[in-house]
Amino acid sequence: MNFLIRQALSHLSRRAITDPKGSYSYQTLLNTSQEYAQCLMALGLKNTPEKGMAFWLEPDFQYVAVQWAIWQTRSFAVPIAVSHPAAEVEYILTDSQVEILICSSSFENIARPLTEKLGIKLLIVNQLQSPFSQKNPLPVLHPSDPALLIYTSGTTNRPKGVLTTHAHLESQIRTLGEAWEWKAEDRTLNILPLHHVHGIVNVLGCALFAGASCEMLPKFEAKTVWDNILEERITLFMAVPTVYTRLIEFWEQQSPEKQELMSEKCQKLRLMVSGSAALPETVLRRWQEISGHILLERYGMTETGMILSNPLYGNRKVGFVGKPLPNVQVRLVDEAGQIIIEMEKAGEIQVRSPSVFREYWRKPEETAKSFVENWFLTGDVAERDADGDYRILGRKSSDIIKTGGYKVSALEIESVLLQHFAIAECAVVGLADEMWGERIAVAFVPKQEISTEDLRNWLKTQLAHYKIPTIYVSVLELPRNVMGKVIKAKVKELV
Ligand code: MCA
Ligand code: AMP
Repeated sequence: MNFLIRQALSHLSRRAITDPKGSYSYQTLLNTSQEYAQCLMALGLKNTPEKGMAFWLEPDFQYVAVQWAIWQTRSFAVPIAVSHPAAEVEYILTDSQVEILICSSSFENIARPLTEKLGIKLLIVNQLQSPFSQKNPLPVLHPSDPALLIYTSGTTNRPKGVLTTHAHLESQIRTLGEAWEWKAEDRTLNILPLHHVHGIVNVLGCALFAGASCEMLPKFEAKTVWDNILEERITLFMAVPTVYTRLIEFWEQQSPEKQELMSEKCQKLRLMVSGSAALPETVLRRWQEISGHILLERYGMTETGMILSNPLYGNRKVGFVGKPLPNVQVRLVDEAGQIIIEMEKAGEIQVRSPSVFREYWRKPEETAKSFVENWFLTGDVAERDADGDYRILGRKSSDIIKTGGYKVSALEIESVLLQHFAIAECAVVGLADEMWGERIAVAFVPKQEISTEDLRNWLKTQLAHYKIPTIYVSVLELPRNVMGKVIKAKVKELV
């Protein structure tokens, strides 16, 4: 049995999920997911743990019920972002080799022709009813069975599927449960996209494992988050730095009386966490003035779950991401492959823990390249101070951009842009930005005249919205070195 489902049995009458349509107990979640699983089994699926099912649903109760249903058929779940255009969905469906896509009726228009083209079975969630009244026993699940396939961008031009097992997920969730003391009385709010680890594991997974409740919002809106805080509906909150910047902006637009009330209520939360991207000191300080909270900053990756965290109690050092979480081993390694023992010397973060993923799906070479023995190479560079606290200094590759908490590959955007008839050459870079952490910019050499608007509109049909550059500069040629390689630092100056 999946660990979340096993845990839910001890919280049956507690509230698990609230969404815009209502509230649902753990019992309802179990019943619904089992009914969906029966229906999926009735389709005559072969129970092989090495097959996935994709699901494309709004972030609500149905999302969780379908995720649990997929697990109960002993398949792994492949979440698709609500914001993805058809081209991104097609890539994921093809690469993951799923045979089934479950979607809500709002995505049927796009999903129907796509699944017909790819020969994939399409199921609409509100039609998931088993044709048989008799219930069949559901397959037995093993901790080493794959659980989730999450697509994330990296140093290759298309996103890679990161495959984690139930045992990895349980380890990731137990680690955070212990470090941040998740309890059944906790109430949290999910405003993050549910195709990435931050929302799926840190918010939803941790809440459900603890028997706590999770309110799910259709999308992030500063006002709704503040309303939840004002109504004392939540005890802890997790988000990316851009979300805190937006919450600060909203607070600043209110009357002094309202601001005072908002601040007073915010102070009542027991924990507020920031992660997925570097938290600027200005945001941390302003949030502290507004809310009384020193945000707990932590660091992690899709491949590993959370790695480093500031403490729940005690000193949270500004600019640092704290120490290794329980059961996580971390080392810093220099360019020559030597393990760094000195303090304040920069090296790559390498990680070993029971939470580390199994493989990049169908990419054995990529998987092998990302490990040295059983240490995972994060590609992030950090240093350690005398107390053993880590400070993230940057990334080894300048082609990885973090924008609004999303990891985006410059190479992926470049390869898509080069498919456009008006683009001869291009170079994509991330520029430091107060709101987004980094903003995506492109310098391009046109083959023929094209307006930024036309280019942007075309890109929107190819890529998720958070991968679309917001700055476009047309140039006669790209800056290159003697080897002909584009000099990205010069491109940054150009744009
Ligand atoms: C949106 N806009 C942008 C960007 N995104 N502009 C520049 N750069 C961007 N990245 C623009 C839109 O074009 C639009 O402009 C306007 O902003 C509002 O867009 P919208 O999509 O509505 O924005 P939003 O919904 O407010 O999104 C902000 C957000 C979102 C909530 C911060 O980016 C988000 O959910 N980020 C979290 C991603 C996440 O969960 N990452 C975790 C990955 P216009 O109106 O002019 O069209 S997992 C991970 O990293 C590891 C494991 C970890 O450590 O957690
Ligand atoms: P993802 O592939 O989306 O899981 O993103 C993981 C990457 O996010 C890491 O490799 C880091 O570069 C970055 N990251 C996550 N948390 C932090 C943090 N607190 N500070 C700086 N970078 C972070």
